[in-house]
Formats: sequence, structure tokens, C-alpha cells
Amino acid sequence: MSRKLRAAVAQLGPIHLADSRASVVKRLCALLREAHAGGAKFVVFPELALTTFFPRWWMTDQAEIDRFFEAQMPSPDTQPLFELVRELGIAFYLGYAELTEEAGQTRRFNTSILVERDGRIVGRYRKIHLPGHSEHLPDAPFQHLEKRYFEVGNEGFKVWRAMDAVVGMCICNDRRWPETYRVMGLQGVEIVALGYNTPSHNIHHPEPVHLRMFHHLLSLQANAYQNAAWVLAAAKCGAEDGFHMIGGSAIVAPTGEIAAQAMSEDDEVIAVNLDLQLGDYLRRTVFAFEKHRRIEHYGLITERTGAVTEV
Ligand code: CDT
Repeated sequence: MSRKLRAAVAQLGPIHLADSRASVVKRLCALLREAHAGGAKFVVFPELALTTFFPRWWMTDQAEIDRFFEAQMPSPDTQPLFELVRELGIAFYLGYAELTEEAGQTRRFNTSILVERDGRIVGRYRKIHLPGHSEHLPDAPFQHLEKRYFEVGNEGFKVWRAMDAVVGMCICNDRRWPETYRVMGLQGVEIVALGYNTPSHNIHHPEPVHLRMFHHLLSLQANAYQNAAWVLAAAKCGAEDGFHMIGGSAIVAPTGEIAAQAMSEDDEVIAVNLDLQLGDYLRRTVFAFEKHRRIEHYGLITERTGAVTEV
């Protein structure tokens, strides 16, 4: 019997500094309804989907920074989304800034959650590959302060059984790192869900703007294929208060092909009937990990972080 799951990616257009959480949740609910009307059972929303991409702003007042964080999930503002999910019976992935207390310490993570069709939070991922910098760059056109505002995730790359599939999560910059997908691939991942906010300009190096989209799709397609998994990637995009981010939300098949791609830089739903067995032939043949991987030669991957030239 074939295993099919109709899944959607809900891209978000800009969220400006002045936009309230309530107005954003209204947009998320409208997208969820649209995905449900199209038959989807799972919707992927972007990274930091409840606010503007605040790491572009230099802030020193912790109270000001914490306005962008959620101390509760669901919260009074996000409760309507959870209620709608229960009513419609549709699962979702959502990215947000998490403020929590652990062992008496206040901690802040760039987090995503996996919410099942009955509204239960069944999975949580805390972003591991934090990009950017922690110091103020006064000459840059904008900041990328994820290393200042978040801690590195402390829960690894896990997978969860949800919607009768094996689902993994990662966030934005994680999608550029093969280790992200391989650790999930080794746990039999079938669907990798991810949200992103990718500025159109590289503040560290003046590269041509078209490379941003190229590298985004290259990363999704190569890693989907090499791990025989579906990859569902949701952008927050367009110009937030004048700072432009790429769109290009996509659903990529285990073959590495793009099955659907958003065309706008605004709120937009794309959907595909995922054939969860499409990757099986790859898992049995070219990427039968148990037959072909040679872990005795991979030690440096976990022993060494940066490249060292010894010759
Ligand atoms: N949000 C996030 O992780 N953005 C990064 C920008 C890094 S610049 C290469 C991204 O990988 O898209």
C-alpha cells in the first residue's frame, strides 16, 4: 500500500516591526485554512514566524530584546492557531524565539515546534548552526546578531513520528550543512521541515544577489537526494522595514527535484502529495547507508571543527 501525505509550505511575506503578534497569527490562520482547503494534512511555517527578523537590529536593552521572544507556547496570542488546528485536524511546524527557564537559568533559543493534528506539541528543535556575529558591525547595512541573541541549541537533531511519517526539523542556516540532514537520515527521516529568513545581501562579502537563491536551492536539493528525504522549506521574505529577504519556498523530493516552489514574495501556500515511499529505492540502492557508509574514514567530522591544512 502506498503511503501518501498531502503537505504544504506556507510562505510569509514581510512582518514589520510595527506588526502585532495578533495580526501575524491571523495571517497564519488564514494560510492554515487555505492549506486545509487544498487537502493538506501538514503545514510548514517559517523561522521566527511571529515577528520581524529582529537579529538585524542592534539592541542592548534585554527587555527590548525579550519583546521578540515567547515565554509560553501556546500563548494567549498563538492560542487561536492551536484551536484552529484541533478544529481542522492539520499538523504544523512553526518557528519562534523561545525564552525559557532551565535549572534556574534564563535561556533563549531560536526554536521550532512540531504540532500534531490534535494540537499537541510533539517535537521541539533548537537551532544549532547559528549564523552571523555577536558584536555590533557599525559599517554593515544591517546586523545579523543570532550569535548574540540566541544560545546554540542543546537538543541535537532528532526525528519524531507524526502524521504516520518520520519527521525531522531544522532551521534556516542549518540547511546549508550536510551534517544536519545526515544525522536525521541515520534515524530514517522521511520529511525534513524547515523555516528560514535569508537576507538577500551578504553583509560579510559582496556576492551577486542571485547566488542567495542558488545556494538555498542547491542545499535543499543535494541534501534531499543524499538522504532520500522530502524537504519542505518555508521562507519569510520580501522587504521587512526595507530589508529584503529571498522567497523561494520549496518542496523538494527525495530525488532532489523541486516538486513545488513559491512564486511570490508574499503570503503564499504551495502543496504536494508527498509519496513517502519515493525515497525507498534510494535507501535500498545508492544510499543504502548500512552497505556503503565507511565510518572508519569519517572520524575527522566529529573530531575537528575547523579546517587545518597539514600538507
Ligand atoms: N536566519 C538565518 O539563519 N539566515 C542565514 C543567513 C546566513 S548568511 C549565509 C541563512 O543561512 O540563510
